[in-house]
Amino acid sequence: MTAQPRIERQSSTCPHDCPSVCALDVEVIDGGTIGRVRGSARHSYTAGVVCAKVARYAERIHHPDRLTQPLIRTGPKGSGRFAPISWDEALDRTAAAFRQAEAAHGPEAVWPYYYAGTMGLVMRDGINRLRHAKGYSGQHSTICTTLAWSGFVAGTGRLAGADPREMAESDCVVIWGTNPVHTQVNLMTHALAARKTRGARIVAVDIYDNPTMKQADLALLVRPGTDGALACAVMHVLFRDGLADRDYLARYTDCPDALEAHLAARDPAWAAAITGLSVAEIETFARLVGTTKRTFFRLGYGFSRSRNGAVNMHAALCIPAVTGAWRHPGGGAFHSNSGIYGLDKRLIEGLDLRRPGVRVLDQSQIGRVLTGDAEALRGGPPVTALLIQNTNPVSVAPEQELVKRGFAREDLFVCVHEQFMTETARMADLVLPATMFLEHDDLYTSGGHQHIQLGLKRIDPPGQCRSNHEVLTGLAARLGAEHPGFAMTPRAIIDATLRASGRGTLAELEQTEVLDAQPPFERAHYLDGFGFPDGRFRFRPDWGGVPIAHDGPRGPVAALPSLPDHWEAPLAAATPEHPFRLATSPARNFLNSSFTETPTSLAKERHPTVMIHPEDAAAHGIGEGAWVRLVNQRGAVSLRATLFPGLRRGVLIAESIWPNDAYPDGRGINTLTGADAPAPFGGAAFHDNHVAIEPLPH
Ligand SMILES: Nc1nc2c(c(=O)[nH]1)N[C@H]1C(S)=C(S)[C@@H](COP(=O)(O)OP(=O)(O)OC[C@H]3O[C@@H](n4cnc5c(=O)[nH]c(N)nc54)[C@H](O)[C@@H]3O)O[C@H]1N2
Ligand SMILES: Nc1nc2c(c(=O)[nH]1)N[C@H]1C(S)=C(S)[C@@H](COP(=O)(O)OP(=O)(O)OC[C@H]3O[C@@H](n4cnc5c(=O)[nH]c(N)nc54)[C@H](O)[C@@H]3O)O[C@H]1N2
Ligand code: SF4
Ligand SMILES: [Mo]
Repeated sequence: MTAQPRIERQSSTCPHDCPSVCALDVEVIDGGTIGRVRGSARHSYTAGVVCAKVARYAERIHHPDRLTQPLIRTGPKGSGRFAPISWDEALDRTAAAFRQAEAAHGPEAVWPYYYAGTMGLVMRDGINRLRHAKGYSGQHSTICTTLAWSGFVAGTGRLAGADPREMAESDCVVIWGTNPVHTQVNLMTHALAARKTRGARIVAVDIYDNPTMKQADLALLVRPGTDGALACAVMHVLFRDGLADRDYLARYTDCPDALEAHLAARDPAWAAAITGLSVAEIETFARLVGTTKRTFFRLGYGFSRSRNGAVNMHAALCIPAVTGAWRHPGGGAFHSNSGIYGLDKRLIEGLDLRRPGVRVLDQSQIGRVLTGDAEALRGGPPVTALLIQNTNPVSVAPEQELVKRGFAREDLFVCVHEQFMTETARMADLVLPATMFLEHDDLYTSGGHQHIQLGLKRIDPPGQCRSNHEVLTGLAARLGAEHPGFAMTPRAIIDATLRASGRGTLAELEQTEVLDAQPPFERAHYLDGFGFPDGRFRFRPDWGGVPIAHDGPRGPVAALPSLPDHWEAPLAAATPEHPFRLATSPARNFLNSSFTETPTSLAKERHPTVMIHPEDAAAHGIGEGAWVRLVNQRGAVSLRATLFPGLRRGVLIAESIWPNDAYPDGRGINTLTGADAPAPFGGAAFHDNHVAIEPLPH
């Protein structure tokens, strides 16, 4: 008789870059193998639900292709030829390369580069401690949130909103510019609960008929980058039809009269011509939100990924300030709660060592930085050494042709700490094997809800994998970088961070599993005032002074419209040569570049595809499944077409960031995307591209 396996259920937190930050119940089999992963039923936001890709996390954590030993390059850059070396030798060589870069050009020649492959605060942000201790170049993290956060905080003054669990108490949920069925499934749990228990109406605003749109009672299919026009026309109707809450406007907003006058000319007919919606659709939407006080505006990232994205986010946010929805439970707006936690991150990030005046480089412009663009280098020295954790820029960053050329530079030293041999790792001189979340201790906060959570080590890592923290302490010791954080364990850092932040202790959090940091109703709904000295919502933002982290105004700040509007000027222009607008929306079974290695995700996504309207396809002689080439001034990408009536003519959608080598000529979708910095503080306009589409003989 064979022994029954011992299965323990242990709590954890999903570490991936997703607003849902699910609380997990993980099956640990015989103390070393992961079984099923479920959403914690005890957690008020997760509510027992996780996405399919994390439910089958065993595929990723026990993947045969996991990196398990340090590797040194033995062939030409990018050849994929590596040989094992010891950890000591790998760290010695990395430290020596950093010292050499510093000796030649000063410490700014070293650029620690990271993002949110793990959202754990110790493992994600610890790299900044090494940066600050050594005076290495800074990173302005623009690839994801900058445009959205700028637009939201321009209105509210704070990055926080109504409790997302209140969606279940709403009579109308507006899901605007996010595709939660793909990107944050738990949002749907709460929106659908409102429909089931209260008959709430669900509105979705998007540029294609994605699975979220399919679930909506009212699906508004707008032309990309035109959300500002829709918002203006909605507010026009609200003022016109007596649906504005004038008492709220007088008490809580900066310039309602100027707004009303400004909107007089922005009626539904004006917006219909811009957005492609009908006048009737706009009137219906306006009447719905105007007569439903408990309307919850769930504003996503997707509609901010255009060059006018900050303006569009702000414009949509203005609607609940006109209806006064903020006054009501289940009403108001939510984008991200990243501003509510107030954690003291000095220990994690070594903020006390930050040196003023050190140059800060734009994360999205890594291609320009590595190819020596003087403006991108901010007039400073070249970057000759990179340390990369938690990100895969050779796949995900815009202007891929420049990124690849940069990584191919012979005089550039690259150390990549990774879980898999990603395209970025393949370009490295040294590859270090990284732990996964169930193999190390970390602390998490959530953008999409309001909890502080733990994810503790549950199993041993395979082979010689080390955590980000271990790599950083190993390098710090070799580089003479000093800070108390380098001498502490992750658990000690978590405990000290919680204590310094007035958020209890590690021991307490281990008991409770989660800490609900939701501000009281009055504050979350800004009934005690918005985050500006006069407490008033800004219809007329001070765009240059929006209080978010940035390295100075970028793009044409002076040209930003002073009141909500359709801002056409900065959008990628359609030209006779490049007539199609291309958006690169996330796929359901990948998460950015992650899960492109798991068999089930690959099987479900099949191959790189671009969706095209059947009439456009016919006009270009393109049939279902045909090979096509997308071309613009940055390059060309070959992939297969699929005919899809659920988008506007002239719009193309290529879902997901497939690895470049999933395309026949090795050029992935970010070949076509741009890294110019949109106003006010930069960002990445991943959904704002113009291209030509050409049939390919295959
Ligand atoms: N499965 C899966 N989940 C993910 C990710 C993933 O890649 N895959 N990525 C994660 C990350 S890092 C993030 S930041 C979040 C992002 O998640 P979201 O906030 O959902 O943002 P996006 O996925 O960029 O885009 C959402 C939707 O916006 C639409 N959109 C694009 N342009 C416009 C526009 O001009 N107007 C309107 N109204 N809609 C527009 C897109 O078509 C898409 O359907 O998701 C996270 N979750
Ligand atoms: N065309 C297009 N491009 C996009 C987008 C889009 O919508 N369209 N979305 C953009 C957005 S919103 C984002 S946020 C970026 C994200 O792009 P990336 O930052 O590249 O995204 P991820 O796939 O989340 O994570 C990258 C890597 O982190 C590694 N990793 C995970 N945990 C750890 C760890 O603990 N230690 C170490 N050392 N490594 C770890 C994973 O193995 C993975 O390879 O992509 C952007 N690029
Ligand atoms: S929905 Fe997001 S947070 Fe939840 S398990 Fe999936 S990737 Fe993780
Ligand atoms: Mo993101």
